[in-house]
Amino acid sequence: MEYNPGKIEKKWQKFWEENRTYKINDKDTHKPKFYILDMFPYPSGAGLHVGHPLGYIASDIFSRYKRMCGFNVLHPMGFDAFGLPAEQYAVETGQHPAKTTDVNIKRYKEQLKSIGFDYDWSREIRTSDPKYYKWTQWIFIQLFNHYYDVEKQKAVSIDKLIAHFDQNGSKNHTAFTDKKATIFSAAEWKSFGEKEKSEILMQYRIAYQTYADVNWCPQLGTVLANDEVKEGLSVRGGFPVEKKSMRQWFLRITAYAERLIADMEMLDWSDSLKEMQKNWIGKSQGATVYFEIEGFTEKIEIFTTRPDTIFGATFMVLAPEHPLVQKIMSKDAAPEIKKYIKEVKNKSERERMSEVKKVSGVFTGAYAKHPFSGEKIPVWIADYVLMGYGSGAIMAVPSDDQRDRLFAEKFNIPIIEVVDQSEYKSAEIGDKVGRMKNSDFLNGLEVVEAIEKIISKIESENIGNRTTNYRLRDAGFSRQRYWGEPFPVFYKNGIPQLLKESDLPLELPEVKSYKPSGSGQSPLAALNSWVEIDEKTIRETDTMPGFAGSSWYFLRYMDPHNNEEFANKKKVDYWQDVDLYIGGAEHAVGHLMYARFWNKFLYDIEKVSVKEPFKKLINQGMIQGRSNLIFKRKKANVFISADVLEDYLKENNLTEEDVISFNIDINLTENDFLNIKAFEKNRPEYEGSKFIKNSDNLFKCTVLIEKMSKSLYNVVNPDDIIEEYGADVFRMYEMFLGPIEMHKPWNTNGIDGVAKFMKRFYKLFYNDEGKFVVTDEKADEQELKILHKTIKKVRLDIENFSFNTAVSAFMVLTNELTKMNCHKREILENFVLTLAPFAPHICEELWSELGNKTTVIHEKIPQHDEKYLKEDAFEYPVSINGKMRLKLTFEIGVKKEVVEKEVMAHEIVKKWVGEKNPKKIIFVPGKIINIVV
Ligand code: ANZ
Repeated sequence: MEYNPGKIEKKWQKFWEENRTYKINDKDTHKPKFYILDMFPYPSGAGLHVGHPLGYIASDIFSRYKRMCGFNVLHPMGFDAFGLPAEQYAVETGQHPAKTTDVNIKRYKEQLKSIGFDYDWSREIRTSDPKYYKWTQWIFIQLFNHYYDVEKQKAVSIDKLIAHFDQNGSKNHTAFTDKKATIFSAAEWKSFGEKEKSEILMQYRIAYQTYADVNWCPQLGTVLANDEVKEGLSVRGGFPVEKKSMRQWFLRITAYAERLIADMEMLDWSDSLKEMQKNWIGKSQGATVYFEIEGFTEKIEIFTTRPDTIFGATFMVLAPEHPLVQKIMSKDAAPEIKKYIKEVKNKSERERMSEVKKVSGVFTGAYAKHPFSGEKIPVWIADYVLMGYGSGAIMAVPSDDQRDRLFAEKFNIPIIEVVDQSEYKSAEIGDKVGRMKNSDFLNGLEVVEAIEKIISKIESENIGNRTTNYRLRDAGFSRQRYWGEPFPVFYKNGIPQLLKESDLPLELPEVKSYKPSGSGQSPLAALNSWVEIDEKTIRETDTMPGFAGSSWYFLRYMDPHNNEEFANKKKVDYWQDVDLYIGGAEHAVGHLMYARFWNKFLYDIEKVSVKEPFKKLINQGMIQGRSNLIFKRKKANVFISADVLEDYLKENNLTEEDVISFNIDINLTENDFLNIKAFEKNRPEYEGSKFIKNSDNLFKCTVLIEKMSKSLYNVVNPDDIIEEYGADVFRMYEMFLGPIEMHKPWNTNGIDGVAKFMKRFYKLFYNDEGKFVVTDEKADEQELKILHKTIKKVRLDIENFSFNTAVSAFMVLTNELTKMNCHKREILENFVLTLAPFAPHICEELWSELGNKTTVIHEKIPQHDEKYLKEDAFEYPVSINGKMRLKLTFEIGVKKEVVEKEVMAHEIVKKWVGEKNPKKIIFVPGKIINIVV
């Protein structure tokens, strides 16, 4: 009987579903917990391709393995269901995003179920479900009601800060805030109106409002996300996009910068991933220095990481948006400055940073005073200085900083050259500062020492102080969109107020049109009946961004149906954190950073019990598409087989310039040969074209390994693979492709090998007539040895996430048992249980055929026994005078005399030693034999 996965797999999937085989039992909490999480998908309209399940298969194997090791395993799945594509689709077709999202989720679930994952579907969550986002809104309320206390290093209730203001005003508070925060006395605080108080508290709340620029596209009448803008134009339509200042919600993630860096030490994440997070946070240590401005009382505050270079500062640069610019610019400079500011306005920060070669700027007409030399130095504005970093102003040191040098050279600003260049390069330990005029007391020191020395001087002379800066910015939390969580916020007389927790969820209302309102506000703004609560009270019309729901979803799975809390604390204390998190590297900073931040906040307010949410993290590699391309003459409908292209070009006096190549649907080819008829049908515009074939009368396509994408026609659908080979083969094959973290091309050609192996495995149980041939005979030592060797290797491989090598081990075991003609229950039962995490359907079937009444997942995974693994013989290298000449095998524990006798009698030894008696025979058991003559 042939192995028929189609039948077996449907049967067991139905069985698992009906028997709720994978449902977590609340009574199992006496067992040790293990939480395995896949990054939940955004259910797009395209469904899954074969790249998506790679990580899911790996986590499924691990989850099944852990269950079979006796752990209580949480392995849930859900959907990141709010988002832009569904909204854009709604704008185009008028269909409610909830409807299309539902359809997409249904399809995703079918596909996921067909692969046989052990998800506990009773715990499924959707971020767009009001029962879920009720708690996203609830967390927002907590963020609003807390500030960050720098001394306690945690979030504290805003009421405590208000009490402090009542008593002391803003003096001596320990709250994290902006340098520019308002200063006031207790009496002033008490005299402030509601609006003023609200504004001041916004300077402290972890969720707060302020003005910030958005990408505003007047033609589209909408605000665009960063990835909807390219080079200053809207991706859709190509219309100009400008910056527009709007009042928006932010989350004060910057308060957590230091903890987000420090706690990474606890994490079992790759170094490269940690590095990416560190770079994103971008901690810089240095100094703030204040420079006086001639003729003004204000000072220019700068941030520098290299205060030791201050003696080389020959000019200053302010960001064009710097508030001092308007004040200090001379009348003469004003027109040009205005023009420059306008030009800069629509450049993104990235553009401003990357245009190193094209330095530009304008002199303000004002001069600053060097704090040490007292010399006059000109103050410029330039777009390479960003307003949002440090203090938005720098001291420019052309001798040491490349951009400052380019700028000085372009505008003829003096450069104080370092005298002894050879001693100076960068700020690495061991580097020395350059010798410079006026800086005698630093000359010759190492940079690190010099920085310390100059900071002490700056502090003692009261011209500045030691400063740490972070590149990390507070997270923009407002979107002018429909398909997201509504804010639990309304405005009374313009003052933001939060809904009562008991009024949650605030549900997303139905709208007639998903089109933006045209004023830059979200489509919700057009819904007067919803927006206007009463004459003086209106609702917030922005919605939350995509990362809101995904920043805490891992917690909801712990208690997904709880309507009283986001999750019961006992359950949170039991499940604690994710032990293994698997997902794509594209979330390396965004999602992972926000989720860590939310978890830390919830930890501070004692709603979760651990500081970090994801203990171990693996980024699965990408499965790349294998594209087929064909060559066509540019000016004629002539297609040329790739293997005869060169000859064809020569014969027709053409060059490569005369042909183009393009991607064609991989379903139109087989083993890279084009099915011409199918192609003509698929692309009727090329019907009747000429096809230049090779000598076998075949048309060959070229192959390119690239991203798997619909637009490149190289997408492989898992449904088709499962239909043809079955889910178990699909699972094994995806793992067999290579190490989980590596990128690798999909290559259907290799899948046959795995399918053959599964057939051979099946034949250990059934003969060709379909008769079950398993016997109760006792296994011999050889059989036990290969079995236990495999068990040992596979378990170790799983623990090390080396799934590809585990699959090879199963193949070896199958081959060996086939050779030995072994059909013994004692061996095969253990084989089935060890293979079950990888190929659950066939193993479930065989387990039951073997007469068992349980399901494999509730069995113990076999453990190897060392006693079967002992080698009974050893192959010795035999050397003569230190040179290896042959190999001989002896039993373990063999006597020295026996070895000597046998070695000396060997033909090859005789040849090298002759008739002489050897001086010495060295025998090290289990290692070597050496004959000295
Ligand atoms: C003098 C100097 C000399 C600097 C030198 C660097 C090298 P990171 O490491 O990224 O923190 N800077 C400060 N604020 C800036 C702003 N708003 N826009 C653009 N550049 C800014 O970089 C800090 C350094 O970047 C600071 O140290 C400052 O230039 C510049 F040999 O000051 B430095």
